Amino acid sequence: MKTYYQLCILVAMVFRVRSDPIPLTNDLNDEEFAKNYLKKLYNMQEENKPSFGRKVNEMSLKLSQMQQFFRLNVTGTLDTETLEMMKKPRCGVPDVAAFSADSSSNKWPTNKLTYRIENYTPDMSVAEVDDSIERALQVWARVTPLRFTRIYSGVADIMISFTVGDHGDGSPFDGPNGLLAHAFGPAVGLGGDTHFDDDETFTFKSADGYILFLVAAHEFGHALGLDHSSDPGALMNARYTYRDVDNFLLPGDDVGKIQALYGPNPEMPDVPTPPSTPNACDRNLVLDAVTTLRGEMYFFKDKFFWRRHPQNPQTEQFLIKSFWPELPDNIDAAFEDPSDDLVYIFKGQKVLVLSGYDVVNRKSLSSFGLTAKEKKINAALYDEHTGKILFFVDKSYYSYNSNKKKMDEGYPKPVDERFPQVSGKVSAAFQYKASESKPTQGRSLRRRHP
Ligand SMILES: [Ca+2]
Ligand SMILES: [Ca+2]
Ligand SMILES: [Ca+2]
Ligand SMILES: [Zn+2]
Ligand SMILES: [Zn+2]
Repeated sequence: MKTYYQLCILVAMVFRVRSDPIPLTNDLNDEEFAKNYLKKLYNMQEENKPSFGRKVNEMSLKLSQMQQFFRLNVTGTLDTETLEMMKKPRCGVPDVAAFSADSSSNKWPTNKLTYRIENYTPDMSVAEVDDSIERALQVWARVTPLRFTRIYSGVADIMISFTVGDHGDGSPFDGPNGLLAHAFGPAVGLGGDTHFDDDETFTFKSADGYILFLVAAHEFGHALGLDHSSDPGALMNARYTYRDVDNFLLPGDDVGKIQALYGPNPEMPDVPTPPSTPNACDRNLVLDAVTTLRGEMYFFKDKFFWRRHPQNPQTEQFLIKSFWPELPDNIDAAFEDPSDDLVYIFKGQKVLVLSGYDVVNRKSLSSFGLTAKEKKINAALYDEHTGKILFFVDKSYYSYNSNKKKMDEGYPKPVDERFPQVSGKVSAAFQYKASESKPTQGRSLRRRHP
C-alpha cells in the first residue's frame, strides 16, 4: 500500500511463511527427458562420477547449475518447476559456455562478415525469410562496427539453413517444439553457421508459431560469439519469448555484451538507451501495478512482471508478452476479482479482462463509473471483504461497488483520509493480508507450452 516496494524484502518475508516443498516429479519418462536435456545442454557425463574419492551426484550438480542459470529455486532435484522450464521452447546451444564453442575464438577477427541463405522454410514466403534474416543481422550491426554482406553462392562465414532431425553436425533437432535452432560460435568452417529446426512453424510476425526474426536474432548472437544470458529480458536468454517485433530494440544486457567484443557502432554513436531489465533490488523501483492471480502474486514493471508462488521463496521475472502477447507494456493498474476468477488490467482508458492466459473481454474506464475527466488511474485494489473496488488517481481515490455496479456516493476522497500512512501518489496497490489468509484457488496459472 505504498508507492515504493522492494521485492527483495518481500522475498525474504515470504521465506518464513514457506510451508510445502515444491512437489517432485516421479515420472520415469520425465527423468529420462531431464537426463537427455542435461546431457545435451549442460554437458552432463555419467550420472555418478568419482571426484576426490567421493561420489558426486552429477545429475544433482547439473540440475543445480541449470536451476541457478534460470534463476529457479536451487534444489538439485527434479521438481515440477524445473521440469516445466526444461519443456519450454528454447535455443539448442548449451548453457555451459566452455562446452558451447571453442572458447579461444569467441570473436571474429574481422568486422566484415558474409552470410548465405542456403534454403528456405515452406512456412513463410521467400521475401519474408530474406527480410527476417536481414533485420535479425541488423539488430547486431546497429550497435557494433559489424557489417554483413549477403552472398548467393560459395561458402559464407554464416551459412544459414532450415533442416530437421539429425543433420550431420552432431547436434540433431528434436521435432516440433523443444529446440528451435542452434548456431556455432565464431570460427572457420561450421563456425557462425546457423540452423533452424524446420519441424517448427516459423512466422513473420504472428504469435501463432515462432517468429523467425526473433529466433534468428538470438542465434546470430551466438554466431557472433555470445553465450546465453540469465537475464530474463535479454535476447540471449535461452528461452524463446514472444516480443513485439515492430518495436524491437536490442536489450541493454545484449548491447553491453556484444559491444564488449566488438565495440560500439562508429557510424551511429548516439543510439537510444537500450531497454534494461528492472531489478527487484533497485531502491528506486516504483512498481506499475500489483495483483494476485489464482493464489500467486504478480508485480508489474515496464515490459516485465515478477511472479511469486506461495510455495516458492524465489520470484521469477518474465516479459509480460511472454504470458499475454495481447497485453500492453507499462500498465497503469491491475486487480483480481477472485469471485469471478478474472483479472482486470488498466492502461489509459482501456481495461482488459483476463481469465488466466486469455483476454476474455475489453472494457473502458467509464464502465466502472469513472468520469471522462479521469484519463487514467494509478492503482486499483479489490477489497474482498466489502466487494468494493478502490481506484487511485493521484492523491484521491474512488470506491466502486462491484455488487451494485455503481460508484459510491461522495467520491473521490483524499487517499490519506482512509490510509493516513500514505502521503504521496499511489502507483500500485493490493490487499495483502486478506489474500494470504484466504485459501488459494484450486487452479493456478502455469506457464504456457506453445
Ligand atoms: Ca561458417
Ligand atoms: Ca524442435
Ligand atoms: Ca516448418
Ligand atoms: Zn541460444
Ligand atoms: Zn545443426
